Amino acid sequence: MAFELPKLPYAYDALEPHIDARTMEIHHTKHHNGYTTKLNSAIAGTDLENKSINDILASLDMSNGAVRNNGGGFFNHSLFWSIMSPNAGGSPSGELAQAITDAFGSFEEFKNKFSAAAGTRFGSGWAWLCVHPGGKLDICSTPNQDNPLMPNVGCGGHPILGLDVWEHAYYLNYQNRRPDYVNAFFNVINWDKVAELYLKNK
Ligand code: MN3
Repeated sequence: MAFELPKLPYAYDALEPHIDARTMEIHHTKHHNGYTTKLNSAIAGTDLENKSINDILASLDMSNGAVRNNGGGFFNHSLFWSIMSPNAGGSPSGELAQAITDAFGSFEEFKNKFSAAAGTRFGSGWAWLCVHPGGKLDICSTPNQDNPLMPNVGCGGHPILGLDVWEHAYYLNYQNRRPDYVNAFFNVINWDKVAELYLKNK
């Protein structure tokens, strides 16, 4: 069964002023749509065709560039849209908040470390907050459309928060000012959704 481009759970302009409508529309209808279409082409007629995206990525042959780039792109953006929301931001509560404090010392320290991972990723890629079995959290980043579900990317666990730092994610509004975009992202993080993913994957 072919993968489908997920609908955004909010309007393209819902995340303004932090992420502008034009960027959101192009990102979803062009970039994410492109990864989805190319993923479907890459798996058509292969034994990957009936697997879940998580299974495809977890057992990925990393030399298969078409599935690596487009399967990663499909998964990464689907997660990205889901962990943002208008009228969001703030900080997590409950068990996730405790896990963040346990892993990083405080929410502020988490924010600094995550921002550093996003800011120092050279070129295109993603910053991640991942949960390992048992509930331990860590932060890492991957190049291009790689993600922590893939084998041997130097970044493990299950991603529960991801930030796209490709220029296509911010250039129209922020030009080269990636740190401003990273800072703005914290105003639209849907911590309820991240907490849900934490509990589901810990
Ligand atoms: Mn992107």
